[in-house]
Amino acid sequence: MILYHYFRSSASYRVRIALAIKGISYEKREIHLLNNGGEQFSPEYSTINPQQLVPTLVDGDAIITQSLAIIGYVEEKYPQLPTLLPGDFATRAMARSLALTIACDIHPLNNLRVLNFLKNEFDISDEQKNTWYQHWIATGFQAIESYLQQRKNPTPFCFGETPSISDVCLIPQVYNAKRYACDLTPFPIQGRSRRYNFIPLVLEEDVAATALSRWVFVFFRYLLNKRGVPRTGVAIAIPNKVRKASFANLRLFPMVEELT
Ligand SMILES: N[C@@H](CCC(=O)N[C@@H](CS)C(=O)NCC(=O)O)C(=O)O
Repeated sequence: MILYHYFRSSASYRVRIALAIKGISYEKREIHLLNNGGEQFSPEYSTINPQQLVPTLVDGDAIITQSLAIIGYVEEKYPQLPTLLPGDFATRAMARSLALTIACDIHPLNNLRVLNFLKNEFDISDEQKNTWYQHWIATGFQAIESYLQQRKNPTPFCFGETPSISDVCLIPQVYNAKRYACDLTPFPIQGRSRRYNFIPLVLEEDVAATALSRWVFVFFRYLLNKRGVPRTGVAIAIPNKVRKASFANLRLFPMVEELT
């Protein structure tokens, strides 16, 4: 499988997290959204993804665009691996609902091409651009916060003891919000604590060095312990399959723990 992605793209980030949780290996090809006038506009990539957006997953003859469709595809292709749709049918629907809130109603308003259009066509300042960005984050996060607070049994992850498609979408959106200096203090469930400090780790490129990854893992464990982050949750949250010593999965470790 080949994933066309960009390291800062939150839609790509969703897919990378999903693939890491499921423990699926794949080849990454970067489409740099800024270099060379935006590589998403190149004729080669436009053939693969006529929307000129990342991510795109290519698996044999299948060319799949749209992050949630990609995640649905890997979920259906590998149902035996850790699921991103845990729980009963109502819980799964709620997890999808939260994912769609982010993917359909928050993210598109703040996408690069929208921000560029506002800037180029309406000559808005950087300050106005940030105001726009922060407004849509706050509006969306407020709704998500209320939605999560209604849960009868609050769980470490949005809808259960393990990460679901909603966590997969929420993590990149919070990362983006932090990048744009959005105030997350009104949103304790999403923005609480130091947990998101570790999220950028999964943005890094793969390093196929198991021995090194073990040392990185041990080092993080040490840092987390020093900072008083409890070990609980990890064992609950990360299925054994994901805990194997691959670098990609270990990099997920702090992120997953921090969500608990
Ligand atoms: N709904 C799509 C959104 C994809 C999308 O908007 N990707 C952004 C990066 S996060 C992109 O490629 N932007 C390029 C641009 O705006 O020119 C999905 O979930 O995959």
